[in-house]
Amino acid sequence: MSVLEKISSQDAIALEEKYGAQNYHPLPVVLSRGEGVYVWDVEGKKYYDFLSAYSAVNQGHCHPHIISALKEQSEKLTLTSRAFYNDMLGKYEKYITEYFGFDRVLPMNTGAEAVETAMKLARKWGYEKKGIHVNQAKIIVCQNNFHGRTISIISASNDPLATENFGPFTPGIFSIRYNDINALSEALQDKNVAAFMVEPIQGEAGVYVPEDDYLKEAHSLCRQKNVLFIADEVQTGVARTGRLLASCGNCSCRDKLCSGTPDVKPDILILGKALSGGVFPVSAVLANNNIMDVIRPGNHGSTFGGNPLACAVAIAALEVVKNEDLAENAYNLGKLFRSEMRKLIEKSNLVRLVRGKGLLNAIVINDDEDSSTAWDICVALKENGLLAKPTHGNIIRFAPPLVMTEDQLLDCVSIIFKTILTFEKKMA
Ligand code: IF1
Repeated sequence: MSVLEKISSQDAIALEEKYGAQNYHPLPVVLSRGEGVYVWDVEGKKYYDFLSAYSAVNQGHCHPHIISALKEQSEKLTLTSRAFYNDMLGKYEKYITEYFGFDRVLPMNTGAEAVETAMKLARKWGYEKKGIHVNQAKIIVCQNNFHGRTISIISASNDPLATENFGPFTPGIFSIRYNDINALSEALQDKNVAAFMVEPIQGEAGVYVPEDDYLKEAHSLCRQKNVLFIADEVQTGVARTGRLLASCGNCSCRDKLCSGTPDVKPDILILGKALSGGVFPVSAVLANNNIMDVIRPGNHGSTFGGNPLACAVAIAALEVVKNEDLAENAYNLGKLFRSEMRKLIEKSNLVRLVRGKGLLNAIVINDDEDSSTAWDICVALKENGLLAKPTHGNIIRFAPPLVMTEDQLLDCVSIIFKTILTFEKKMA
């Protein structure tokens, strides 16, 4: 069979089961096309994508502006390595640093690579600028975090699925309760702490939104203790939560491209996923000169980091966010979605609560964490033309592309209503 031949869902699944590492448990749907908020399976059935590849496809599937940048650059120059300069990297570095308001960017590829980069940067800053004794630097993270899957990152994870039998782990990383300022204050008494790394909203944990002042107070505590505040915005960044950056906190500005009021501006910003609109692996670590200047030639890098193709795609992806006002749309549609979900909660005993910001939301299903109810609801949603997936046990994450219109959102709301109320009747 030629690899380009059409394949049935059943055969595609069978191939993955036979030849692939079984590191995922996907919903039983085989996708072959995406456009905007829609995806199609191999049999031609159309779905709303309510996961957006975990917030990588904020700009919608195969956005024409991004695809055309990809095509144009792919026929010119895709990769030079950093052994030489190229004509795209400097332009991209200027564009993204001005876009988010930082002096410098270190370009990488995946989110985990950018998180590892931020941890290395923070440690080196700790030794060379804060005066921490070598190999004594500590990084504070939060329980139930998700920052990626590398050994150092999972060294800070308390998820047994992510850590079991992957030891020994990297020392110097400690976790505290999320959304607990006293816990952070206590941890920062230790003079060896170089950085506090936090997700502005804990996505994988189940879309946990901290108290309104948490990020601002955490940032101020870090300032007082000369500790770097690292915002992991791989999932929450690039307009997903109704602002360009979620770490913008709750400032009153509705500046569409507000990249954070001074009091909550991260010392190190980590971006990924939607930085490329889901078209290509692009991630970035942004910081000002006083931090980034500890990095000298030979300290860090990657073969593909900052490649011309990634630069062209990322510029186009960020242009879409600005030109199509995606943060504003996420803000408005998010409010509408949560108000509609609250009406569903009124009608259904199956949905306990809805939480989120912008178009990063989740509903909590009124059943045990280890029940299959959330999964079964997602299978039923799939049958009704909407794709979503539980995060942990009884929590279903809803994160459509930010290009969704109000009519499309309301259509999705009616699918969710219909599916859950029908599901509940069958359970009775
Ligand atoms: C999987 C989760 C989401 C992230 C944050 C760094 C990374 C991620 C806040 C690493 C990646 C992805 C990874 C993907 C599923 C998805 C995920 F369920 F795993 F936790 F979104 F919530 N920081 N999240 O969310 O970026 O290396 O993947 O590019 O591993 O299953 P990456």
